Amino acid sequence: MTEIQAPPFLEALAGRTPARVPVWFMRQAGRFLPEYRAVRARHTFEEMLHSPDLITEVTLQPVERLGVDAAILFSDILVLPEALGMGLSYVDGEGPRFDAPLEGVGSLRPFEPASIAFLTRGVRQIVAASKVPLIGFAGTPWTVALYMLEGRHGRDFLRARRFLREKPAEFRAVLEAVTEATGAYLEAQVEAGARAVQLFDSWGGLLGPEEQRSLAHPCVERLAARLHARFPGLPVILYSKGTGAYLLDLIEKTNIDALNPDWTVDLAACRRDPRCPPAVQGNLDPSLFFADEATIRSAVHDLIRAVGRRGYVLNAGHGLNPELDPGRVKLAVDAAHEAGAA
Ligand code: 1CP
Repeated sequence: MTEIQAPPFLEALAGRTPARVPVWFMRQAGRFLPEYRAVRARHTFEEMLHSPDLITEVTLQPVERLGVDAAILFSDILVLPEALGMGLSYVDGEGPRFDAPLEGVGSLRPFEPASIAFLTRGVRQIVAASKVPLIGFAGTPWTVALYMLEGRHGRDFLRARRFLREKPAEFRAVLEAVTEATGAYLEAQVEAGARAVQLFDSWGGLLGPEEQRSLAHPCVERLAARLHARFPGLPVILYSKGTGAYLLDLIEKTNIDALNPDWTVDLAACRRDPRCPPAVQGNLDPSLFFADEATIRSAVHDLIRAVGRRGYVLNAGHGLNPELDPGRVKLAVDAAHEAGAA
């Protein structure tokens, strides 16, 4: 059999130039798709998160409709704290909520892969059915620990940040435990067939540069090192929000393979910086998809022209909005593919 080229998504993450610009979107498996809302009308979000068949169905929906080059596992960053013993529910119109905020590391149970058997089964089913590579994911330990200590979604996470100031040693112990568990959680996803992993540092911007460097980022480094040691060649993508001003200082000499900054970062300038990892992903403003078709198409083409096709995966700078018209998102996918083929 002749060797065929790796899928464009994996080619780009390896720092090479694929035959076309690969594209996927954060929150592509979500409420902007009518077929997602149809499933959601019959099931609670919690039911969907825990059913291998629904995980499979919803993960594959955007691949079918949009023609994206990668699937992202339908799950949530808070499935891990749940596996560590924290009762979790999702309140409509409000977001995630734990039964009680975490008081200390002592109340967490150790991570057991068996506790996420529904998820790894979902991963295996997706991989068996999918035409495109599957991305596994987790929150960064900092972002996940904030939710655990806050007890719910938050705007400023003041309860969690007070915890850091009032009980710094205990905070570090929580971060350690979450880092260890996240490593095992991602390993389970990759063992089941995920071909890349993304770490979501959605709340990295709540820390200043010094503490990012000394407290939060070392956890990301350790995770990437652990995954690379166990799975050589596995691409590790870091999504980072709100850290633009010091992002590249932070990741200088890191072992991250690809960086997806939020949309306030000039991705072309980021890529020219010698500290940038071999691949970049991003970073359209998610509100762009509310614009007219010509504007969307030219924004996609301009970004690809500015960043270049080598080691580049088109995405947004944050998740897709539930109110978006899927047709506009498909247009962006097609625009990226046209540009790549030119
Ligand atoms: O009502 C519904 O149907 C639930 C909405 C929803 C969805 C579709 C939530 C609740 N989570 C998800 C899925 C999800 N979450 C995915 C699936 C795959 C995909 O991207 O298509 C992923 C990768 C996540 C990751 C996630 N969950 C993050 C990191 C990315 C980000 O948005 O910054 C965060 C912070 C969460 C927590 C969370 N889960 C759900 C909500 C509404 C939130 C955010 C709450 C808050 O604002 O603090």
